[in-house]
Amino acid sequence: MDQKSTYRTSVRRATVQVGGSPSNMYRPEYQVEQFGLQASPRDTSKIWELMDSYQGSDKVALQQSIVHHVEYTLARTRFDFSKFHSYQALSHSVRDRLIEAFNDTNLHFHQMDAKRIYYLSLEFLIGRCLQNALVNLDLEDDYREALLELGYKLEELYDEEVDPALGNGGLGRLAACFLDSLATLNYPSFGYGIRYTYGIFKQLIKDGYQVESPDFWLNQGNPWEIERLDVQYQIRFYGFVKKVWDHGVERSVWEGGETIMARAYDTPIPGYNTQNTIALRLWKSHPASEFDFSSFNTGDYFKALEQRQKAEYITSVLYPNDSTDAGKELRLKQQYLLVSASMQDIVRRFKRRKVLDWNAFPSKVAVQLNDTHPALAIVELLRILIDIEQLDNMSAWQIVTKSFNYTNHTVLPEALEKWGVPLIEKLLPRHLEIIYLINFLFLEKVQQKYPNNWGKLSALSIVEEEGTKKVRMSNLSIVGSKFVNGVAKIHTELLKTTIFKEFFEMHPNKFQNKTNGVTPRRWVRCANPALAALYDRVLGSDKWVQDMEQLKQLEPNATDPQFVRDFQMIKMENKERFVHWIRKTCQVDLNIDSLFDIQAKRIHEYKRQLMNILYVIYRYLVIKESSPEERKRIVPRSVCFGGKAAPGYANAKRVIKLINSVADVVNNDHQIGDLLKVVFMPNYNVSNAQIIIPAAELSQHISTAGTEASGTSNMKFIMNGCLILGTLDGANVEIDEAVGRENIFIFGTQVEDVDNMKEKMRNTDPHEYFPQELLKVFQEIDNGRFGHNEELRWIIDSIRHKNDNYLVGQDFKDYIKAQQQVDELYRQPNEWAKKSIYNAIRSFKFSSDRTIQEYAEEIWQLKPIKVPEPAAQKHERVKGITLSKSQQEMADKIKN
Ligand code: NBG
Repeated sequence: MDQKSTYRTSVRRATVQVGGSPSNMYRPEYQVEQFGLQASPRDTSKIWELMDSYQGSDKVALQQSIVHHVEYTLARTRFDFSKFHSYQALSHSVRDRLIEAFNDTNLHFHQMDAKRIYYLSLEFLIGRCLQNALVNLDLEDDYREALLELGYKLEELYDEEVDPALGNGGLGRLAACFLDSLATLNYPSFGYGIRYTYGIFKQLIKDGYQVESPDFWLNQGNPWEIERLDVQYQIRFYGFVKKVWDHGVERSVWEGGETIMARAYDTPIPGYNTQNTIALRLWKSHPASEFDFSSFNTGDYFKALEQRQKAEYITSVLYPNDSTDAGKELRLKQQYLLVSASMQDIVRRFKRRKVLDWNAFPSKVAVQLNDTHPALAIVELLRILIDIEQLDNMSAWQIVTKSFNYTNHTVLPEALEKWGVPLIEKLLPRHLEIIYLINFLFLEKVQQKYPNNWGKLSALSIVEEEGTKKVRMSNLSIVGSKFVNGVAKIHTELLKTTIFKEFFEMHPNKFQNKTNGVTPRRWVRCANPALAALYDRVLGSDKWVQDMEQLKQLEPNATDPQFVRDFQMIKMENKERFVHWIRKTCQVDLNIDSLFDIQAKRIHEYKRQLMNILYVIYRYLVIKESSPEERKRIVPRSVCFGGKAAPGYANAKRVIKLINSVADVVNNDHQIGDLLKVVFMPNYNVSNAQIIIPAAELSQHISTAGTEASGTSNMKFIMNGCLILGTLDGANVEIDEAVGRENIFIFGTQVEDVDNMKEKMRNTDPHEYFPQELLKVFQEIDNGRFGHNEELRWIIDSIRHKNDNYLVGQDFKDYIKAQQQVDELYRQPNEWAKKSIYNAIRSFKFSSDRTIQEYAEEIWQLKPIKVPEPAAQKHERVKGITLSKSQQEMADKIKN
């Protein structure tokens, strides 16, 4: 495990050895005058002197800091603290070190007048923080050693941390991977989101059904966040718009209604092997004042408190819908709270610059909209610029359209957000006016380009006129943005040719592709330390963690017997860890020698977990019918499913029930034994994904072509040396290109044929449309082989009456064939291992570092700015930075 001393290339040491004893490294020092404090008569040199060095990272310093927090933060006695207290004290100790880097980063960016990227997202699925922080700070081994002497194993303390689950699935996890890459690549950046009191529900399985239980993740406190009592903004809802005349100009004033406060909570996000540590700033709603004095004075004390509770309710719960639009008023409030607080914060930061020049705004601010959920930010910035900063409409519009960019994450119609005009009018009356203004300006351009073309006008309009008027958030996002991007090549092509066709024809240069990526820090270095150590050893350093292309050098190793054996051993260890976890969580014993076949993702009809479980039934029936001789040749499989269903999504919930019903029968069938096991892993989340993914040998990404925008777990699985069984959909298409067709199992209808196949499905007698193998499976379910449960039949009914919209029947035969190829290959362990290795070492394209670099260069025009490294000598430390000539030139160039 102790690879650091040999392979780490860390620049982050906080302690050096001077004359045989540890000495702390020095921090940079900045000019206070530049922070708007010049009026202060206070001499701050003493403070700079007192805080001139970083906290130590030698063993004694770490131990002292842990016991210090046991006593002074937790108020426990130093001789009596539990594992959980130990986790808490450790976290506070790590947090101290994070905060130093975090503060220096903020000072540095400010001093450099950096352009920043602001990533706005309703979801950040960051997962546990402790191990990630230790790895990125290069302190994991030091703390491990320090803790051992205190009687604790570091790895055991990792399990004490709750998993902050402030997201649904891929979209929120992508945002978290992006923050890690932004910090690691030294890009000045901020994540802005919501601090939900309740994250995504915890999934329990009772009698085979999903049961949702609230996730009150803050129950035991959260050592990773910093509450900013001084960073609060007023947020208004409802009310009315008053028009006033001011020096011959009509101005709008939004008044009345309700106001609440949004308060900032910062989580420092450290980069790997760099001082740069950025902020994830999450907003929580608070009452505007402690009491409503009018109710208080009339003696209605409880009414006053009720008001307080109402305000806090806004950020209390994450909507548990993945890729569907809930359309609820409270959700709109959440969205507006996020964008209003964030835009106020961004404007405040911009206004701290020495000269106020609004035209410079786009050269200092780039905002990325993670889907349309924060699209109102466009309107909110306009409101601030026009109504508060008193810019004219056109100047404000110019600034906005140069600052915003929008990422689309789905083409599914049910996910495209639309808000009813009456709701927006009631909740945000001034914003509705501004939306109409934008739409008017935009449609004038459309009219110029396509005179009297009503088809174009109605497709492009931000406001949908049919039925109850609605605001189309994607149209608003496109019109208000400089660039729009999809998240995988095939997805971007679909945007251009289907849902955003008219926009693409009008503004072809607005559209870009940015294929998603995942961070190798969490998904290889943290989740699979043994594989990471193998890479370190063979490559001679850990540089690959920051530069995944280094893995190219391992091409010859894929056929080196020793490397293959090492790889197989690592997979075996990861499988053992997984078996242990499955035994504990599911009470099922898996055969370690069986093929570990995993499908873990949100349950959705388009992702076709149904096809997978129907195939499992087919496989079960085949085994049942096999002779003892035939059985000997059957490859044993453990098929594991994981994923949550949205609480209101009946079909998805029924699929979970079907999986569990099949598991019940198969796992208890003594004739089957170890040849087949079926498991539903409850409560799939980031922390158990870190156990599941490294253990997988086959992973399934089998969505109907054209439905999965990208998928990102496919990337995590291949990075951990796993083969994919998948369709040519989302990022699978690029994975296929990267790893080579001989190293992936591809099947199914291709995107260009999907419409024809659906047509065929609707026009064919189901008995002809569905293959015999599948009809047999239907029959067994109908006959009650997996329980006499009406619901199980309803699931089949959802596809068997010419309503198989996701083409399960169409693709089933090809799927069986691909599954046979899987079995064939698994019979040759070395071949299997070699192909798995090719997947791992050819996965470098799917590092989120590559993705973020593309965003930075092609969308944000953003340059990295590195915070000075700790100095060993006092005179070496950086003092009062001023821009160098080249930095100044760069800053001028970026200005547009
Ligand atoms: C999801 C897509 C995934 C994609 C992630 C991240 C939404 C709306 N979309 O395919 O379904 O990987 O976004 O881009 O959650």
